[in-house]
Amino acid sequence: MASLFSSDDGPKTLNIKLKLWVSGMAALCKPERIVWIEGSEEEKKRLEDEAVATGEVIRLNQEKLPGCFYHRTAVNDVARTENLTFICSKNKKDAGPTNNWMAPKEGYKKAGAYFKGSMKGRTMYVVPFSMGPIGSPFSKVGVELTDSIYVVLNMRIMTRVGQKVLDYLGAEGEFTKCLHSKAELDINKRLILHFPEDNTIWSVNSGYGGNVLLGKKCLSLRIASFLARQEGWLAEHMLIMGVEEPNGHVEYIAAAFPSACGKTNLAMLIPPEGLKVKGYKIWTVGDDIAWMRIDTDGGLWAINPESGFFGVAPGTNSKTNPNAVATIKKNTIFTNVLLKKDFTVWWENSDELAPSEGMDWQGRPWKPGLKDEKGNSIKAAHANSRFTTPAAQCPSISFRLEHHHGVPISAIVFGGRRAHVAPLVYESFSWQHGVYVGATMASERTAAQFGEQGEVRRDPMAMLPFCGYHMGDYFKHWLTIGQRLEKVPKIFHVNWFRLDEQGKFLWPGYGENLRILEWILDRCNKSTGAQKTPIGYVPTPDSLDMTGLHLSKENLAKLLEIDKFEWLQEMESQKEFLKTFDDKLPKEIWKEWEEQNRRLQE
Ligand code: GTP
Ligand code: SPV
Ligand code: MN
Repeated sequence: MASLFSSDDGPKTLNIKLKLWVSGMAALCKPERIVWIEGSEEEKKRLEDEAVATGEVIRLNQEKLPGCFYHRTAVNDVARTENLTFICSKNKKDAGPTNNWMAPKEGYKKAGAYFKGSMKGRTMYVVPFSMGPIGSPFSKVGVELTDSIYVVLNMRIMTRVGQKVLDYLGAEGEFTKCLHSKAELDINKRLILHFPEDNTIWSVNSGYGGNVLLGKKCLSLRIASFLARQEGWLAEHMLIMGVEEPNGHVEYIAAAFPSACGKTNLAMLIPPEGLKVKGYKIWTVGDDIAWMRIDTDGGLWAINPESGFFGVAPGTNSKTNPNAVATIKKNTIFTNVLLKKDFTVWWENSDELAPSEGMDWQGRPWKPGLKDEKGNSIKAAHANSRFTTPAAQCPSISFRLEHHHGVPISAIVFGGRRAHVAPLVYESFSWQHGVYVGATMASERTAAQFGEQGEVRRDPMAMLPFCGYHMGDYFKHWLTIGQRLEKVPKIFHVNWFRLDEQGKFLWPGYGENLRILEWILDRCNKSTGAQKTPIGYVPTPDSLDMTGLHLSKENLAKLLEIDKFEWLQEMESQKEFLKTFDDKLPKEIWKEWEEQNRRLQE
């Protein structure tokens, strides 16, 4: 129990700015005590015991799931709340048309009222953390103040925390000021505020992952994207993976898909049976966030700033994602899944059949076949239930996760969840055309955010909810990076989710996606077979290796089809979207739209 400036168990930092800020925020939130997180194993044990004692987490069956814990969030606090998320730049125009905006003064005042006394009787934890390897010139330091021990336990997995970070920060170091309080968990008083000009994040009245693990979406995307534009790099919602050939040559891909559209699954891919003879090995570098810079070789290099995975549980099983299944066997926090009688966990489409009974994600007794008033079956696990697990435990983890300069990127892949229109894969004509492809990409809404599921929305570069400034400027920044690059990665678009007339997926997905990655990398190196279409290059049917995959010729043709009628409608919808950026839309993007529209009309 450390008091703020006590010398024995208090902060071991000379950073005056940090100490002053902590005492200022403590004066606002009025915690009973302040505990600085130092990052040791003993401390972890203490925190876990305390979290169990308060009921914030449940210790799972330690024989079957060693080091694992269970947590439920409030029923109305199960996904990011984009409508309550704001960019508080001084000028409204700087937040752009895709963000909610609040004036900084108003933001501090409104949230300040909710923070006032919100930690009475509680502990305020001070969590110094590094996004990226500690001390890397790529990395950024943040400090999160929180009254949630669940947040502390999650931050210990997702980021590098503790005294080492304070040591690196030193007396003068800069850090992102992250303040979080569960307060009353009142959705009507929930605010997720970003003050990019002050390098500050305030989050109040939520306990859900992306709203409260402030190193993740808030710092590593919203604040980082703002800094990245100033400093000349890219902060992106992308997985990073390596594809190794039998001769040891590894090529790296960065891919941006919207939330719950397959990043974790692709990043941990296991080659399908039919391609085993080719001897590919996949290396996972990251599953959600990529920070990319131009290095001295003129190429684009990426790091994953995180050290853990906060992955979607439902659908995770030994067929879809064996590496994830292996990763979450120990030291994992499960949130909003089903709790079984033997204190293990279950979710829809896991390896086991549904248990005959258990407690669902809302803490109610559950058994298979339960229906609600409307006759819909009641889910045992929430569709956005998650696991928090150390990246180091993943069998496919790349040792380069710890390399401060990261990995060189050969290909950038955009993708979404589209029942129609978008083909399985296509290659853009140039970096500039690729930026246009990313800027106009669309996807159906998933359970990772509140709102109507299935609705198609434009989600540029999968960054719609995460860009911390005007998205027109963001597109411009992408174009500028392309001009500065000497080794320019090729840009592709994929869609694993195209449906047939019966509403079934045409493409088997998961491990089979390697066939598409193989084509992508071949296109980067040897210009393998492709046909030119108005929207880009599409594989010739024989340029994809389909060994061992029983997919009919007709279905493959459907997957690769560009329906001109659908695409002309798509162009109109894109146009409406692009117009919303007004004079901030780079003329190069309009030019790409116009040329593509013309090609489609020919
Ligand atoms: P966030 O963590 O929200 O950013 O999500 P993510 O992009 O990492 O998505 P994830 O890999 O967790 O996948 C989300 C859902 O898509 C899961 O239910 C998966 O089973 C499903 N999914 C992933 N890859 C594929 C695929 O290739 N085909 C199909 N049909 N479904 C997939
Ligand atoms: C996402 O929604 O894109 C996630 C989960 O990766 S969260 O951290 O909640 O944002
Ligand atoms: Mn994500």
